[in-house]
Amino acid sequence: AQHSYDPQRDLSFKMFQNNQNVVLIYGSQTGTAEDLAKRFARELHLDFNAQVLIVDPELYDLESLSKISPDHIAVFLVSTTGEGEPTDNMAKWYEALIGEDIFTADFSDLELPSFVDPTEESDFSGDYEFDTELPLANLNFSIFGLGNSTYEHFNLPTKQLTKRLRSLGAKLVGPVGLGDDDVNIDDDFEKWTGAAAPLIAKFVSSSSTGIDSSPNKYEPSFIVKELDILPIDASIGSVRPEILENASSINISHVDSKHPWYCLPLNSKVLTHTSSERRIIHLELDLDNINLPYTTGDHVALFPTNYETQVRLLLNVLNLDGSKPISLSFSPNASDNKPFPHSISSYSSMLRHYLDITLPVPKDSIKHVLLPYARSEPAKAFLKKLIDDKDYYKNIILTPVMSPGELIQNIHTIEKKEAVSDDLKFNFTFSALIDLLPRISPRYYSISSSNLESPNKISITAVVLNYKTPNNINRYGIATNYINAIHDTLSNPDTNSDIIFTSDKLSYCLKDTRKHSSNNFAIPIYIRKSTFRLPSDPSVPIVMVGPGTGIAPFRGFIRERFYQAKNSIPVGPTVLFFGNRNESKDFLYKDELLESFAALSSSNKNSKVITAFSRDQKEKIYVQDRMTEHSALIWDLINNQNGHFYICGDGKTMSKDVIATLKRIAQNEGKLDETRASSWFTTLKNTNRYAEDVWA
Ligand code: FAD
Ligand code: 2AM
Repeated sequence: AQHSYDPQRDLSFKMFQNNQNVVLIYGSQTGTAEDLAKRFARELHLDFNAQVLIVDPELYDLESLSKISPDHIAVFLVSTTGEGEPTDNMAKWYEALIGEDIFTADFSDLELPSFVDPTEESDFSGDYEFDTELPLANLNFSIFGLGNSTYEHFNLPTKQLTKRLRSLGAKLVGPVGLGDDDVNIDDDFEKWTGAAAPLIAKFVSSSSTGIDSSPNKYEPSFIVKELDILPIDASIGSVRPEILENASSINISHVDSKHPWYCLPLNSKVLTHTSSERRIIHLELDLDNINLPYTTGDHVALFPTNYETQVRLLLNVLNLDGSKPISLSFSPNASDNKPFPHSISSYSSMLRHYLDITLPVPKDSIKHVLLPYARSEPAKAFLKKLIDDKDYYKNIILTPVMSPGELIQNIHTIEKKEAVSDDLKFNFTFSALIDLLPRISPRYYSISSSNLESPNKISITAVVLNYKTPNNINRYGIATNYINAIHDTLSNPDTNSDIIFTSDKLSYCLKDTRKHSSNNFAIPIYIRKSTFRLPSDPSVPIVMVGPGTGIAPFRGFIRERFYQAKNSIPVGPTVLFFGNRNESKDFLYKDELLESFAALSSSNKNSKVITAFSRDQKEKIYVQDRMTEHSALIWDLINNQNGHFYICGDGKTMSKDVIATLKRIAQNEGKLDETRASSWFTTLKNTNRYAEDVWA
């Protein structure tokens, strides 16, 4: 290591100081792994009496792993992002351990026994060559990965980390958990903790730190204080005063998932017809005052605001005055070690902007945080049944996608029905609520503008999510309904929306009244680099397949090529396959696409937009059907002219069907057998001429 020793960055020192025997290290991008870490720490502490340190690897030195006591244990909770990449907060450790060549490691020998009990004389490091760079012979570790099997590199960081740590001499305790978000990551996590927690506990129980045999009791991590007036700096975290004071001189490298930029919405429009079943919104955001660089094809992450119905419900069931100014501080035995990143001013602002108040409460949180507050028998029985009876939990919580506020309301209703006396009534606190709920997570959107054409503004193309549960309850996607409310408010500032914009966020944008005096709200975002890129040479042919909101990045690609063509730069053949339900209602960006393609095709007859409207006729017609009709063109552009092929949108079925069609085109047009068509496709990928931007 090149840097000097800093005890604050030494996790073994921290463990020693705090008398802890387990360290939980999380690689988290949008907060899920961070939340699992918080929950697992609680379980290890309350059910197994372990003393747990939670660690964000960005704040610690990797080298300190080698100094963890041999009778202690490190638990990794590792999310996958992008195309099988580690999260930003894990990136430094990962690069040092694995190197840059992350996709080439071979996992054929990662045949792990499903249960490893290190207290029984087993040495699983024997098969691997020992690497003395970072001696980890003393390290014991457990690992759970968060991934999605829709993606090609499923849980790659977890597999690579496991392999690498073992090659450095570390010993694996318990099964390697490969959580799959495509199915149900909470179920996978529960299975894994069920197996891993007792092994971890057994392992550290012999440690010199010792384990207190008296059972631990749940205590909230935060102390909430009500104040009479709002303090000037109500923050407990990294408020960024420099943003307020001097926007133009901000070091832009500071804008990341932990430090979002508050940008102003410029304008928006609905892309679908009013009679369409789906509402798709185009929203433009201003980067003018920060000069935040982005590249066409990047993603923007947006932190949404919760809708008021759920905010009010929680205030109601907790009997709180939302406008009351509050301050937060850590309690001495906090299991959560992370402050909320911006200034907190009131109960309402916390519920609107910082906590996820809609995700169903997982079973372990019911057990560890809600149950301790149940004093009446009916409440205890209800919560215990949710914890113990899988089907009951599914029917009551999961199927109706019950929010935390509704769950607490349910407890109250049960107690009312059973005439529970006031002194025994369920009396939940706001500090416990902070522990119960995850932080609100940012949502990603494929940027639908071109940085060449509009370097100072980005656009989003989002479909508003509304659905009915099987028992007929309406549910709303948080971020897309936030976007919807932004649109409604921009079009009519007097709109009565279920989302309140006046908030802490307001203070950031009030300083920037240059052009936006009518808009009094700002949207926290950051930009995440992607690998979804146009060819560096604009004359290279491209074929894009993007049904529905899959059009988003291609709108950026097309605007870029249109802009280049207008500026007399030679642009190669540009083909877009776009699909949606009905031509008259759902032809997104119709006018501008037709305009762009009129220009592009005047210099290149192969440039065209080819549409597939699935519901305009009896039989479904999808983009892949149109691809088949245009097989010769696709083969010519991609194979003969070395073009690039892109897919964006639904990763569950569409992208797989499109890939299968592309391979069939290779078989038919290139006269390749199935095996050779597959290796043709692999070559396309390996030469960076195939890229996908898909989401589950
Ligand atoms: P949430 O509040 O997060 O709700 C979504 C959740 O609701 C789902 O996870 C599911 O658990 C649940 N749910 C949904 N439907 C049902 C149902 N029928 N029954 C039961 N439960 C259900 N979206 C776009 O619109 N445009 C884009 O360009 C875009 N780009 C993306 C790029 C990337 C890299 C990724 C990862 C995602 C992208 N998305 C895009 C998706 C986007 O990030 C959000 O997931 C989406 O907009 C929904 O967010 P939300 O907050 O409105 O919904
Ligand atoms: P459908 O909803 O009528 O079935 C955007 O959602 C468009 O993608 C819609 O026209 C939708 O059609 C279509 N679509 C659904 N499943 C698809 C698949 N597997 N492949 C391609 N397009 C699909």
